[in-house]
Amino acid sequence: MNEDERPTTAQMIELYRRMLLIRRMEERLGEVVKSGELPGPVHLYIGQEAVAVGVCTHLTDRDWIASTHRGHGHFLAKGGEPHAMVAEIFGRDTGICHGKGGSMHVADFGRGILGANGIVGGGIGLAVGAALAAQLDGNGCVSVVFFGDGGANQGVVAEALNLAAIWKLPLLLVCENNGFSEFSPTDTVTAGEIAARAQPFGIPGMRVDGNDVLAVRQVVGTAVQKARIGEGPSLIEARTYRWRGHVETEQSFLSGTYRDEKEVAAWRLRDPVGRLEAELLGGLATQAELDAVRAEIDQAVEHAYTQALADPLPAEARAFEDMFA
Ligand SMILES: Cc1ncc(C[n+]2csc(CCOP(=O)(O)OP(=O)(O)O)c2C)c(N)n1
Repeated sequence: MNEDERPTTAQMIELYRRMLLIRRMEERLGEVVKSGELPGPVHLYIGQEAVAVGVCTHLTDRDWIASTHRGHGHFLAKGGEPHAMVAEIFGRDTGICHGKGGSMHVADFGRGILGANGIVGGGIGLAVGAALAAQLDGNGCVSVVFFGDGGANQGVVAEALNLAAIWKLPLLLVCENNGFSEFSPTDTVTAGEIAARAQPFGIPGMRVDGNDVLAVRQVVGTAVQKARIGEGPSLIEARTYRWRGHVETEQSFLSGTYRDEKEVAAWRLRDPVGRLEAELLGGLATQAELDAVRAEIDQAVEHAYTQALADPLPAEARAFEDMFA
């Protein structure tokens, strides 16, 4: 398939379905968090859905992704099971890691998901390793790491770019520049253009509108194709915006605000889900068809939360399983 081609309507509806699943799952999580039922922090992905979905649409279960503390969207975009994710977030025995990992460690090796990661930049080295393994196996698989604009300032990024360039690894570094690193605006902590950091290593570095799933899909399609045939790594900087706080409940400990509500409102107008919806309604799909997708997603989300919250906590003996010593 030539990925430069415009996707078919069926493919666009699939992108829409996947973005909407992430959106609804995260909105619901935000509501449940307010009820105080969840011990520990969660970082919601709302507003950034087009990045995870535009990237993962090119990947199979045999390709790898490594993710961040804001990792639910990546997990779902790669085909992670919604109920198993919610159960994990709530520490249930039925969670994808039997409740031992929680929100920042949702992982499913069977689907090529190396996991979310509480360490900023922590997924980068893992993805380089997975790319090296794919190259040694000669299986045509690729490895993708998602990281934030804050993560871009970790030293491991330079090490990864260097190794990936010199060994021509099948690696994609996808930086989601969402405008903030915790409560610091990007331009107060990050110098220059992130995509340009690829250039000294001889790697292609591209910027893309991270709120336009079709644009992300197109840029990533070319990069993935190149990686699969041994033409080496790429760095992609997707410009996007997080709608929610850095962490849910941040208002309980922040004094004042660190961003302008007008800025949030302006980015909401560039809603990645709404943009694709408008595109589809411009003659490709009917309102009734999109309503049917919404109803299907709402049902899946309801099922995931209702079941997960009723599931049991792990038995004590679980603590001694999956140990290496
Ligand atoms: C190594 C390390 N340093 C600091 C932190 C604390 N921390 C958690 S998230 C975060 C900001 C990350 O910003 P960014 O990479 O842009 O991701 P975003 O939260 O915007 O998705 C920081 C500094 C951490 N978890 N790990």
